[in-house]
Amino acid sequence: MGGSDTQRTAAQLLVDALLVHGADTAFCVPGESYLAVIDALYDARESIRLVVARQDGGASYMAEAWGKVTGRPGICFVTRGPGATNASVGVHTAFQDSTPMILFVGQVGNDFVEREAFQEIDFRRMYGQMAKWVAQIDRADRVQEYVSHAFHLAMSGRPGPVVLALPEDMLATTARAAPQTRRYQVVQASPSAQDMERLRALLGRAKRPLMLLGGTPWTREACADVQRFAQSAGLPVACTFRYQDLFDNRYACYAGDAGIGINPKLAQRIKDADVLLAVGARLGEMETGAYTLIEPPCPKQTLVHVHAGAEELGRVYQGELLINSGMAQFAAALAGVAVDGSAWRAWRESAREDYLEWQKPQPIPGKVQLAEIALWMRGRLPEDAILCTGAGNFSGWWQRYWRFPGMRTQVAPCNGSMGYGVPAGVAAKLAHPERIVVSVNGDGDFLMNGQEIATAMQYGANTVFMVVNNGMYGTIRMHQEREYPARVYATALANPDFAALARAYGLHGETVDATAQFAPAFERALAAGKPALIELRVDPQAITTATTLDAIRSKAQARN
Ligand SMILES: Cc1ncc(C[n+]2csc(CCOP(=O)(O)OP(=O)(O)O)c2C)c(N)n1
Ligand SMILES: [Mg+2]
Repeated sequence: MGGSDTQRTAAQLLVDALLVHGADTAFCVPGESYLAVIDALYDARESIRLVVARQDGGASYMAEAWGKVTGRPGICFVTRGPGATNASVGVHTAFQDSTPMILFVGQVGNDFVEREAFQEIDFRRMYGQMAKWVAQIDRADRVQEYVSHAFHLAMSGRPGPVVLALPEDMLATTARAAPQTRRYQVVQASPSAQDMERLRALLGRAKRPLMLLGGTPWTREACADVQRFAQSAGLPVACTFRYQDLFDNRYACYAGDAGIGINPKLAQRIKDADVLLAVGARLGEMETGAYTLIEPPCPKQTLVHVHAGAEELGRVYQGELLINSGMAQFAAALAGVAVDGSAWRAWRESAREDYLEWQKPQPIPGKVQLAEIALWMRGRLPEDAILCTGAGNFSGWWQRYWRFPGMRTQVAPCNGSMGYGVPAGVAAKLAHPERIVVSVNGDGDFLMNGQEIATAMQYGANTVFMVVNNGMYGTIRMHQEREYPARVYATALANPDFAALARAYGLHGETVDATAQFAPAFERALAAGKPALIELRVDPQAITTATTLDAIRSKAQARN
């Protein structure tokens, strides 16, 4: 970075600002609209690794997954119109998943803007509802301010995505180098002593309390603080959909996950709880069994809702106690809350028993038993292994049978967005090359962003990709059989040979047709010294961990 009297281009100032805020990796698909930034990144190539993806949606998912796995904003660059529209899936995911992310979009120059110039879109309108803030930088001398604001906003309160548009002509203009600026701070509220006292009093009267963890921004220390509190109070804890790694699933307090395919006993327990302490969870459709486990507007349970975003509190539920606080701040304050859990000891023990019972492997039709495979992997992989999944019923086996040992071992889209697993698997491995990363995908899911296995090869991201192939968009087929039995349409898939496809990209590729083949195939994949892919050919009847397609169809037909 130059001194204060040095002239820098806006593009260089942008890269200077990224360095100030500690960015060390960015994901992109290049475009002529922001060539000046790519050139400035060339000068910074020793400090910022630029990962070039094969699809802008892949790049934005990678940045989102980077945000999830590191807790710092994932950085993504794409070009105008087509790049921006492709990249929107990662922005939507970051918004719903509360993941810090900054998307920079090359924009038509201000000399042509508002003429519907080539690939022109007004990004403020396009991303309006999808991002925490969408802005356009029109002056080189304010680049530093915009980028700083973007980092602060992405990380403050309820974290999320920020989009900054970069008009092409602006990027070439110059301004004085910004004076030395500070790295962004994470701004979060703290609970008041009065809040914590009211919480203590409510828990003091409880007979059937339950803690629900979810959302962001958690830190390792915050998770440890919550774990200590739950242990000492003997409080049962459930994690919401795809935030299963916030609490060590091996602890006696852990009662399971509240999301799609919830253990029916846990669902009942949430209904039966007298005090619900929801910490970080948004209490949206997925976390509440479509607003049935916790009923709006005034839940039967005494609801204590702790959230980092003040705007989330009282949004759907009129809780007893609403606390606007960052997770770390709230978790630290729990140390001062002394609660005697003897009144609910049996309640906690039965919650754990229900969970252990739920984790007993259920056989499914066919020669490939996914429960046994998930259990084998659980035993084989070290604690810090990262499990990435996309969206689809296949993920249910790992959701149900995995035991997440701690924070940032699960990277999955809470918004149920398909095509996530492969780019997430690449980003997680690039963030943590020393850890084992497994990416589990459906056959439909995989081919939405399977091209990013080329990126894994290019950057040496030795992830093990798995494809659970049932020859269909199984989740939708399941819903179809339930609503329109025996009228199968638009859900069948004719698939390639996935292992051969992977080999064509240079990966190690294998096919598994029976459970016993999996362990040796997985060992070979781990030892391959390069990215690997294992296709699991499963019986299409094995539609969920708990039922078959035929059973769903018969039930629907009996109803009609
Ligand atoms: C980007 C996107 N498109 C469409 C959907 C709707 N959808 C949800 S699950 C699913 C099918 C998933 O198929 P697959 O990956 O093969 O997994 P399976 O359910 O068969 O295990 C579809 C199409 C979605 N969630 N995300
Ligand atoms: Mg499928």
